[in-house]
Amino acid sequence: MTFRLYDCVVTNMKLRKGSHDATGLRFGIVVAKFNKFVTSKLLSSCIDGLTKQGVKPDDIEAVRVPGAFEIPLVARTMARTKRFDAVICLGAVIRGDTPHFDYISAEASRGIGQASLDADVPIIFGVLTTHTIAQAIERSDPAKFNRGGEAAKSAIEMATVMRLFRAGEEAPLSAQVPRVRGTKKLAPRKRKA
Ligand code: INI
Repeated sequence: MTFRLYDCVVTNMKLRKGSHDATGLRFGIVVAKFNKFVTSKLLSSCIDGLTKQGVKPDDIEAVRVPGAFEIPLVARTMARTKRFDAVICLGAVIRGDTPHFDYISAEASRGIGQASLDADVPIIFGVLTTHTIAQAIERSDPAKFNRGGEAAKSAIEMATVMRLFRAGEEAPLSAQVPRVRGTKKLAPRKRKA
């Protein structure tokens, strides 16, 4: 049986070698202003991550929204324009003394997932949800967890996988997989007497 392993062919191999070329891909970014001391770092390391892989600054559009709760609608709207190969969502929801955290983080994650399926475009969840400010600072630090850079990598990987997969959708699979010539039909095995 012939099958294609998209993950291996398109992404992991090339990214591991550091030669993955994202030139020509276009990305939208939605970034929350709430907890700006964290989200501004996520934004700068995300843009660094994209441009280091060959994305032109002109191919990146970023939109600021008040908080994580507002991210899904704008992400979905950007994705539905079909101007972007992927949209990246950046935010920081930090636990406080009230249940507010639970409502905001649940809605942001649910909404971002739903937006991606609705728009049929990869939308990356780069929203930190942390118990403390220290955890959020660590995760946004490019020298530590670098979640902004990670979001950029995920976006490139998903954009590339979807491009290849969609290009493949245009032709029937039978036309893409080379036939092995000269294979003979095997005769049914003879039972030993
Ligand atoms: N928004 C965040 O992005 N992070 C938070 O930690 C946060 N907290 O804790 O309140 C937060 N609240 C604002 C929210 O996202 C909306 O902007 C607001 O409720 C208006 O709809």
